[in-house]
Amino acid sequence: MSIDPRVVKEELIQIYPKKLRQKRSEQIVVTEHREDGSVPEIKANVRSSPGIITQRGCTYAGCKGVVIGPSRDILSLVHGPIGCSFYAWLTRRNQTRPDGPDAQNFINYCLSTDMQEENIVFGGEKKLKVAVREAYHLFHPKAIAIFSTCPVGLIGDDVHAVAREMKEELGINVFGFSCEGYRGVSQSAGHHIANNGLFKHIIGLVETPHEEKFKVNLLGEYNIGGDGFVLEDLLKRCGITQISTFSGNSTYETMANSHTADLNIVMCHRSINYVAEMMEKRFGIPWMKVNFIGATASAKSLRRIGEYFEDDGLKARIEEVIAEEMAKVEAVQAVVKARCQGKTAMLFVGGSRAHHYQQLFTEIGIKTIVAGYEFGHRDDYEGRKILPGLKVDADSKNIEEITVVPDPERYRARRTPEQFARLEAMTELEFRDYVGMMPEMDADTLVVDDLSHHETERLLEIYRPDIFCAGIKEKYGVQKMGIPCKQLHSYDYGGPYAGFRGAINFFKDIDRMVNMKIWSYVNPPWASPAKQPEEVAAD
Ligand code: CFM
Repeated sequence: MSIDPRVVKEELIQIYPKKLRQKRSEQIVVTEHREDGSVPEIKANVRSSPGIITQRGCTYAGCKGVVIGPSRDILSLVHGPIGCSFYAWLTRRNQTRPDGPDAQNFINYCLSTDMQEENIVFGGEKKLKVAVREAYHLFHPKAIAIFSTCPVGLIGDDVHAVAREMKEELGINVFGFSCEGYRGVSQSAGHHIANNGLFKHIIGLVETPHEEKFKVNLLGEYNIGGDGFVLEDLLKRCGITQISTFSGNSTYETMANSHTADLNIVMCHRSINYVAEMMEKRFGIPWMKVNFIGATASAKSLRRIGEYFEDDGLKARIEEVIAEEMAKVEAVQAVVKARCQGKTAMLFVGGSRAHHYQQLFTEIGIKTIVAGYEFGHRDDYEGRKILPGLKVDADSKNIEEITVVPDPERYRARRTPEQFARLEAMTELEFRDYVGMMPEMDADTLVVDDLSHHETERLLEIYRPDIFCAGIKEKYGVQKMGIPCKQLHSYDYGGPYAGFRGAINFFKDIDRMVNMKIWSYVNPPWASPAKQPEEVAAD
């Protein structure tokens, strides 16, 4: 069945009022690969329209939940109504593994100032100070992070002043985030605010040099469903030392010492490219984009690290590990591919996975027919090369831009200009770059930014994909239409899906989902004409 994506696009938006129709028509794009290497422009990172049911989350979610939350020994204290805390409590499956039974781990806790009307009227700073002291006396953490929710910005509580005062009084690191939910158009603004905080208040505070030769930080890996554990093991077996992860399975100390690494490898570009950029400017650590989702992508990423360090021993070890892992992957892949070949998927996730996971699906013969980010920016779709021409949007205007200069004592160029030139001349070893989602998708594929619920339903009716990937808010609506929905945020209860071991898990899980006969029995009440019970039984 061949469906013209341009016709589908018109179909999706025709129900909207004129102004919204215009806006959505710029946010829904049919891919093409032009001769000059460019792809069509997409409107992204703009406010969701009122009345649309969006998949997005808020700025506070991006700051507290996504970037800072996974670090286990920074005590997170939310200044706001209790609902904001409850909603963010253990809802993201970021796992952690403390060094021993006595090591600090605050991930299970949920600390809030529990703001009441009275605090909205008379101010909440006093209550916040009491809460910080109480948190300190209960847990004795090395650092406390204070997160602002919407009302904090509306009434003007100064969380930063409170943090400074408490830092002085308690003698530990206390810092605040102005990450009110409304501050940006999505969680993406929260990532940026969190990145700034990491840079201003943590990175570079500890000086514990490691003697090993190949030292990296893994950025944008949050250990969802144990992904980070798989990658830690993989890097270790190759002989690569991981100084810190931002921020899955990390600690305050490792992040504070992360400037001693010699390379930053970036998994999720959207959520943490700011830290990568700032660390390069201040400390001279280059960064490159990697992708450990998919076996081929994992192998390629490992080889790129090997090339960067220009060490034959390291490269040989990497090849050994790849060969060993690939054999295991290929055995499962062959079986699963035979059962999945030709099936179709739709992916609507965050700001990186809707791209990364296309590769995993390709490895088992499943084609991505429509994809989109919730909150990706134009560079996540079109590639970083469009950055110089990008206008500063309303979102970024609300976020502090930090001026970063080389550290007078600690800046150290990790490679000579000649080495960089040589490395950059090698294909695929590009520094400070991300190609984006669209250049890697087939031409004539539909890309939809900030997908709405109406568009979800229409797309499912039109294309009837074999699997739809999104989050918990979409899952059951989709499944009631007889199409399996894989949560690519939480992995449902599965995972890990990263690295070679993760690919095997993913293949098995997807095989089970797309080949399960149960979906053909779904008889939604709105189906017309509705199937009778005896017809369902006879199916
Ligand atoms: Fe990066 Fe993420 Fe994602 Fe993200 Fe997220 Fe997530 Fe995501 Mo959910 S940091 S952009 S804000 S890869 S929580 S681990 S799955 S939307 S695609």
